[in-house]
Amino acid sequence: MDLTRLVVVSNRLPAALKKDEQGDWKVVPGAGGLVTAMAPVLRDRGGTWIGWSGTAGGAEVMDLLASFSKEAGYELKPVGLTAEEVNDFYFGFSNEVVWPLFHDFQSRCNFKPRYWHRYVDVNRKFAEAVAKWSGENDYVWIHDYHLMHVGWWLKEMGVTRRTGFYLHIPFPPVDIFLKMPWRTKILQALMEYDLVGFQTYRDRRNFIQCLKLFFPDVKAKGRGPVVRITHDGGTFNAGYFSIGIDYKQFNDMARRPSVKKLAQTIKEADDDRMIILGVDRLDYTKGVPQRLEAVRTAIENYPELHGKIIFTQVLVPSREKVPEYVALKEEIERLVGEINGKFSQPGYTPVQYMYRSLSREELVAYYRAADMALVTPLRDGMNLVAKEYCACNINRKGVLFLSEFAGAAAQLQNGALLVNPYDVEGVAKAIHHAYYMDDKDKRLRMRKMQDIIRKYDIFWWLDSFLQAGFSRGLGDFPPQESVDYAAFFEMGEVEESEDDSSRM
Ligand code: GDG
Repeated sequence: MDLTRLVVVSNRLPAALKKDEQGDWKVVPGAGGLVTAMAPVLRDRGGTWIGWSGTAGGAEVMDLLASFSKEAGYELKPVGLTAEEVNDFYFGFSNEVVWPLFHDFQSRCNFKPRYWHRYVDVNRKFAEAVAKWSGENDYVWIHDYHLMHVGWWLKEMGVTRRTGFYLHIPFPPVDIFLKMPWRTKILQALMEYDLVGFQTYRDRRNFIQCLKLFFPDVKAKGRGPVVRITHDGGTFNAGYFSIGIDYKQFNDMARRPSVKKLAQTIKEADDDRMIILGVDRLDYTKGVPQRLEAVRTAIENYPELHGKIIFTQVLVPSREKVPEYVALKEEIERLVGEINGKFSQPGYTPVQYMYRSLSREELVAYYRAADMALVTPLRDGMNLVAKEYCACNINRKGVLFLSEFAGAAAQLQNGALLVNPYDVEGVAKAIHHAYYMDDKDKRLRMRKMQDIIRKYDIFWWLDSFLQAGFSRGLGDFPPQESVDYAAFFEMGEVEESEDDSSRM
């Protein structure tokens, strides 16, 4: 089959519709890594991006997107959602059920049946949009946990397409996934895709273990990052493709004179102190309160660090109307106040806190200026902040503390200082250790991480997924770094039945 066009489907379109001061709609293009990587492929192959426009739809929206599409070189097709749909499908099932459960926070789940029914209905809406805006020879690539059922609906509607699905967040272990009331339906839906992609080996392993529990006839075969799964007379592929960043873009930006100057200004204010940086969306998975506790413990347990380290936390507003997130923000602000109240001295405030989104240049300047980065999520699919920090570390004297529970840990384990984010004394000890680490050791570690991040960048990720999806083969796509997972988790042998020797 000659696959000519690519159709990308994600919850949100890569451009937001916003009202300007006069109350007129305007289109603001997205600037994230995914859009940067996808845009040239969509332009060259010809393609379409389908997603929620942030509105209920309408002719005005269609016109605006049509003129934007002309400029972008590919088409944007909106799916309109009503306020009820946004509430139950997006805030409800996606963010109160799948997000917490897949990040191992089962006690935070709100398993309302209404949420589930609306999720399935809205996924049908997306599938109808795919049927309408794509042709038989197109490759349809569906993204993330909001849209796990789209492939299933396409089959139900008799729409034949070659499909791939990529999960940006973790896939939970069996014991946790079991709690999902609609567990078999979700697994069945995922098995309707021709290729299901995960961030890491561990996520793919969890997925396969869940399949085997509910469908005993499932068999997984293959030796590489992609394995072939057979079930009920049919086959599909499951693989892991760790998402990367546009390394060159970050590295080039960090070298800009304007960024260098800004980084110097940030550093000058605390010239004789080490700056430790944290950058996160406001979310309970990111472990910000635990991180603040670790900073407090570091100053308490190692008094020589008092006055010598500054912790800067950038917190990007997110889901601000949800009470749980409001409470989290309050907790973080209370901790910042407590630590500063206890340890501040004239000319020294140990924690700097920013609750806003920085411009890309500012963010890169902070990355460049920071002597250390504390990236300590309690669970994370990958974590791009860790990779961006390394890409911007021009002098290679930076230290990355990375949570064992971030997907990025498997790739960066040889350069980062891996920490358990729940172990605040352990993180404090690591900070103390890094404070005295010599430059040679720092350079060696940073170089290892930069080499991996440069090689396995966002373009590699895109190529790998599409080649695996287009070819339906198991091995004919760019190779991945091989990482020994068993050693990483100190588990001895990894228990699994698919035969896989190249693990990440
Ligand atoms: C999901 C998964 C997976 C942050 N602060 C500012 C800012 N950012 C940008 C960073 C980075 C992005 O936001 C955050 O990406 P993460 O990967 O860290 O986290 P999630 O948003 O949770 O993403 C995650 C990812 O999908 C991709 O598959 O890695 O595991 O949860 O790019 O640069 N950008 C700007 N100002 C800020 O203040 N401009």
